[in-house]
Order: sequence, then C-alpha cells, then structure tokens
Amino acid sequence: MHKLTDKASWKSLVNHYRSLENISLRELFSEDPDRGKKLIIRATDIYFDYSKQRVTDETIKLLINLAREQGLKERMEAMFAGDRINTTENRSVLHTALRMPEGKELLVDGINVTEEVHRVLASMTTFCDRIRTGEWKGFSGKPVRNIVNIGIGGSDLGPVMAYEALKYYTSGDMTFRFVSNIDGSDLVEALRGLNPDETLFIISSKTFTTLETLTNAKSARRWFLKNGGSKADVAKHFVAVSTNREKVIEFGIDPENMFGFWDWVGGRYSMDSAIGLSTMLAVGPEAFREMLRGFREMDEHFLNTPFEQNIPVIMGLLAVWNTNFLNLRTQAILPYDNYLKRFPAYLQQLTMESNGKSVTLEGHRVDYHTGPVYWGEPGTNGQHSFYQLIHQGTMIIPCDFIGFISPLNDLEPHHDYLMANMIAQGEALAFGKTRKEAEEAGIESRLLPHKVFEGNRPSSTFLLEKLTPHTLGKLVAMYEHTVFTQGVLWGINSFDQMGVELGKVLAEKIISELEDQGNVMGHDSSTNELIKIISRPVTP
Ligand code: G6Q
Repeated sequence: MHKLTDKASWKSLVNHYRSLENISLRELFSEDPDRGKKLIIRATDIYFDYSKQRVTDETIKLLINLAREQGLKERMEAMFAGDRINTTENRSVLHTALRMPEGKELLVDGINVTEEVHRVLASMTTFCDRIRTGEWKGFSGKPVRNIVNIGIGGSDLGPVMAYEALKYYTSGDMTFRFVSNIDGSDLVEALRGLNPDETLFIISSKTFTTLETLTNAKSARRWFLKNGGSKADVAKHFVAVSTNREKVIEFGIDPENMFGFWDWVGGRYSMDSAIGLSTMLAVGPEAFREMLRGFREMDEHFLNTPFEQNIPVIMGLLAVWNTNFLNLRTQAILPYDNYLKRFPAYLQQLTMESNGKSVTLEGHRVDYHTGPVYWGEPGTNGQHSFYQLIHQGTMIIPCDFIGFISPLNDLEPHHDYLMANMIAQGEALAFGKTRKEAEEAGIESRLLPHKVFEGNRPSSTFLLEKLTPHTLGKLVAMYEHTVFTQGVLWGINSFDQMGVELGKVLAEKIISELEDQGNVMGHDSSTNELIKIISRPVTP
C-alpha cells in the first residue's frame, strides 16, 4: 500500500495548493460574489458556512478524492457495524450504538448491544426519577440535593460540559459539582458547604483503577463517614458508573447501584453512556433522550449523506487541508453562547487525544502532520484577550464560530450584540483592512502599519436555531465524526491513548519514591532533584 504522501490524490492536492496559495479570500469572493451562498451546507438544521475557508470547489473535489482513496466510506461503515477498528486495543468503536433506537439490532460477539444500551438507559431512568422526585432518601431521611461527580478525563469533561451547556434546562433545586483533579483542593472546595445526608457521589470511572478518581472517591468516603454517615449508609450515597464490576464491589459500592457501559465506548466518546448519569439527573430522562436523538440525527447524516453535502466530512477535510497544505497547526473553537463555555475544553480532549498520533495504523512513522491543537473560549470574552493574535499575529489560526439564532435568555439587546460580534470577527478575519482602506478611514500615516489587517484568515461559521439537548447532541456528534474523518485520512488510530497511559504508569513509580521520603531510584539528575525537594523530611 502506498504511503499517504505518495498517493495520486495527495499529489494532486500539493499541485492544487500551489495554484491557490497566492489567491486571497478577497479575490475569491470578488471572482464569485455568490460564494457565500454556495460554499455552505444546510443539513440537520445546521447552517454550515465554509466559504471563508481558503478553498475552491476544486479543493473540495480533490479532498474528496483523497477521502475515497483512503477508504473513508468503508471505514465509516466498519465503525458503525462494530468492526474492531481500534486495532491496537482490538476493540470495536461503537459510541454510535449508544444512541441507536430501541429495537434496532446490532450484534457484537453475538450480543445485541442496542438491547444492552437500552437496559442501562432504563435503569438510569428509574434511578434518576427516584432521586429527582425525592423518593430516594439519604441516611437522615432527607432527599438528595447535591450531586458530586468524581471522575477524570473522559469521565469528567463530557459531564461537566453537558451540565454547563444544559443548565437552562435544569430545575435549579439540586446542586451539581464535579471533582477531577488529584489536587486535594478540588475535592475540598467541591465539598464545602455540603451536608453528607443530602449528598450523592457518582464515582465515574470506566476502569475503576484511575489514581485520581479512586483517591478522590476514598477521600470523599472518609469525609462522609467523618461527618455523620455510617458504613451501612454508604450504599445510599455512593453509586458507580463503570465497566469494572469487581472493582466497584471492592470499593464498597452496592453493584445494584452500578451503571454499566462497555469496552467499545472510549472514555472521550462516553458522555452519552451511563457516564452521563449526572447529565440525566440534571435535565431529566426525557431531555437526556432528546440529546441522544440529536446524536443519532448527526450519525445518520454522517453515514448516509454524500461527502459533498456531509458536514462532518467536509469539516474533517478542511482540517486536513489547513493542517497539511496550508500548514496551520491549531484550530480555535469559539462558541458564541455562554452556556458552551466548557465546549472548547471538551473538544480539546476529543480531538487531541484522538488524533495526537505519529504512527499509522500499520505502525509506520508518519511524514506529515496529524491532529492540530484545538483550543478556545466563548465569545465575546475571547475577543478581549487572545483575538489580537488571531487578527494580527504572525500565526494564522482557523476558527470555528458557533452561534444560535434564538437566545435562551432573551434579554434585549444582548443577543443581537453577541451575534453581531461573531459575524464581524469572521468578516474581519477573511477580508481584513488594506492600507488604502485605513487611509480612507483617516488613519494618520504613522499608525497605518498598525491599523492594517492582512485578512485571508480562514474560518467556518455554524448557525443552529437554539441550544437544546437535541442540538447539543448534534454538535458533539458532528465533532466526533469530524475527528474520525481526519483520523481516516491520516491513516491513524483515533481510538487509543497510549500517551495517557504512559503518564499513569510513570507517576506510580514516583509516588512510591515520595512515600519513601525521597529514596529516589535512578532517574535523570533533574528528576531526582525534583523528587528529593518535594519529598517531606521525616518528622521526629
Ligand atoms: C479517554 C481517556 C481518558 C480516560 C480517563 C479516565 O478517552 O481514556 O481521558 O477517560 O483516564 O479513565 P477512567 O474512566 O477509566 O477512570
């Protein structure tokens, strides 16, 4: 099999780039004044405008050829069918099964996974109803008012993001806190002011072996026992979300109160599995199912739409174009909706843990760049900080602007101001301000170089009607499938995370050395010194 960069479709893109590199977005728009009406996709109630990306119809055609040559369609079908496409871990990749409608059969190793998914959804629903109606009582007979989710990475970022994103849909009579960091301050601050008899801990860990989560869970249990709870009460106040029943029992949680999922759900793809228990508690089972329907709608769009009209596919192709041909190495995510404030952090994991790889599926070192750095902040806050670099810095950063036509809180005139700001950013990035325009605007000559904006900076804009559980599901699935598309084009495994696992192992060794008062076991001289300084002297 040919290397990616030796393929005919890749070479055509290299040549095509040469013909396009000196053409600006200004020129492209003046050559075709209707460009902004053409380089768009309207599907699943999303308006996706990529006309401000530095591409032409020809670019898209050539990128689609590359996708075909890389077998994108076959890979999509393989993923949805449950083939073991995560080859390093020999696993299926089936987050799409988490949102399959009830009754639709999907067999993996002879097991109908859809049935399993709906069995867990049903038990989550019963549990959430009991908590939300107050039927489930804490040890003093009072209902649960506080939910503390303890988890990290994929067992935290999705739940936090979804809680923030859907806060508008919560009743407000329960508090939700999220603890992830091994830093004790995270737990201490989360527990501040909580009454143990009204608090429910969800210990979320796929493996139930993660150091941070188990350490926080044990400390939470100690806090609970110290503040009035008894061992017998633990069952009423600690539940688990995990794939590891044995470890859950070993920790002391009643397996009746364990909500399962499966090894075919990757951590960063798990917010719509039982890992979303806190989300369901916050918004209720019906809204959670509405979110699943949003995920499903995007899955169907991705699987069944020709590439030319396929939102996640085109987004993925644009990411490859920007990364490998325009040599742009980061991607800003800029939601113009304050409820989406944790969305960039969520995507940071989804994208970078998935595509931060430098060997192909066959184990060969790549000779092209893979996953860009994703980052961002909600607008307009970002405008008053890092947008300076986006507008005038030497580094060019493609931006995704995400906006909603109708606000959730219609406070005149906020929404118009918010949307005007978003639209203005994309316009300024694409077209900039020439020296002549600055002169005509009366800028004094000494300041002209500072007031010129080069423009030609690519962005995409996404418009959706309103932020709802349904649209949130669609947005998340849209990025999941974009990540998949990128991974297929780069020929990498988007579903393992060996780098994360390395960190876990290395820390274990140093922990034992710190506990041994700095009896350091042969690291480099820098690491040895750091360990010695940190380890506490023995108290007499
Ligand atoms: C996600 C990663 C990683 C994982 C955490 C927590 O894809 O694998 O972020 O989610 O390390 O793992 P546990 O859920 O097993 O505690």
